[in-house]
Amino acid sequence: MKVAVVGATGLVGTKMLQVLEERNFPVTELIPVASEKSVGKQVTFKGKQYKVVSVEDAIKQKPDLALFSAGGSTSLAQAPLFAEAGTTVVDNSSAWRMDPTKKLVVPEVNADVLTAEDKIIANPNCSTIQMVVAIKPLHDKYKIKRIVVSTYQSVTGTGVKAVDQLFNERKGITDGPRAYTYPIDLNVIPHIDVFTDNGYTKEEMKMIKETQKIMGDNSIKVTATTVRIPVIGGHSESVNIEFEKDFDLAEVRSILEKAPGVLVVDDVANLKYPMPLDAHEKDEVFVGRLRRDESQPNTLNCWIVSDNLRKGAATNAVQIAEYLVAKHLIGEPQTV
Ligand code: 11C
Repeated sequence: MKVAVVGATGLVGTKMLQVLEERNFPVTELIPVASEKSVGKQVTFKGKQYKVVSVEDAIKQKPDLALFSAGGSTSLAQAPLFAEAGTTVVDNSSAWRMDPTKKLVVPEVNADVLTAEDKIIANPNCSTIQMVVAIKPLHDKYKIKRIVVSTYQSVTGTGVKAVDQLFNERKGITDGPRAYTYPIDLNVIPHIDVFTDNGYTKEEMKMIKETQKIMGDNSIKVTATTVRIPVIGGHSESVNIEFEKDFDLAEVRSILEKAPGVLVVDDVANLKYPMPLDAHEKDEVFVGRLRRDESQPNTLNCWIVSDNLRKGAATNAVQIAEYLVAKHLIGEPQTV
């Protein structure tokens, strides 16, 4: 399969190359793509060096698959050009997610919505992905009424500049380039993405709208507060879930233990709970601190952690591509 990675030199693009290699995705030809300023740079894939090319050059090569992580406006402009050339695009930006003609996919939850006609497929926001992987099997059993989520998000979600800001500040360098208005080291910033008219941030609205779309259920009420913390390695979430039906805590644990993509880490007697330090470079969604909300019926509290660059971005995109390959929804039409 001829595979283009658009935004190949960014944090997520680099991770996409790593995940494609690790999972031995059937790449016969790799086309790393980036903006003009990175054209000609080299990236390494399976021990070989590849020269970064422009979008125009990549489209001419008619790849079967393009994994996009190049920002919303690039994606809006360029994903359709690839699609017109017959390429299936899996796009990690927010550009297409709420377009009713585009599928928004987390394979463990709703891969079955995909068809061969889907030429631009949206990869959800990282904080949404890890939450839906954990809540879907519980929704199937107890039906979710309402979710209250607060996030504790890694600076890697912002990009290289934010990681540099954090490490510069830790070294006492405070006049370097800044990704955030405020210092992030020794701080907590209750603001991710831009503010919208209702006082919520776009990141918060993504958690609401994307969750409903992926779960295929607009009756699920979600409210969110998204927060940046001085951490790399993964996003953490405190999630309060009110169900229609009552649940048994042991059964909740057993459902989650069997859920695809989930790893339960919940042994408080031995101080075991999910943390970004442990989730870093892993593909699972880690769930712990499972407990009943004693303030109201049918309500569960839990703590969900995952590596936002992997399951929250690159791994989820590659898993979508793997599903397309497995179901023959991509590449040359199959002859019977
Ligand atoms: C963050 N969740 O941590 C964001 C990054 O819509 O794909 C991903 C933004 C998006 O800042």
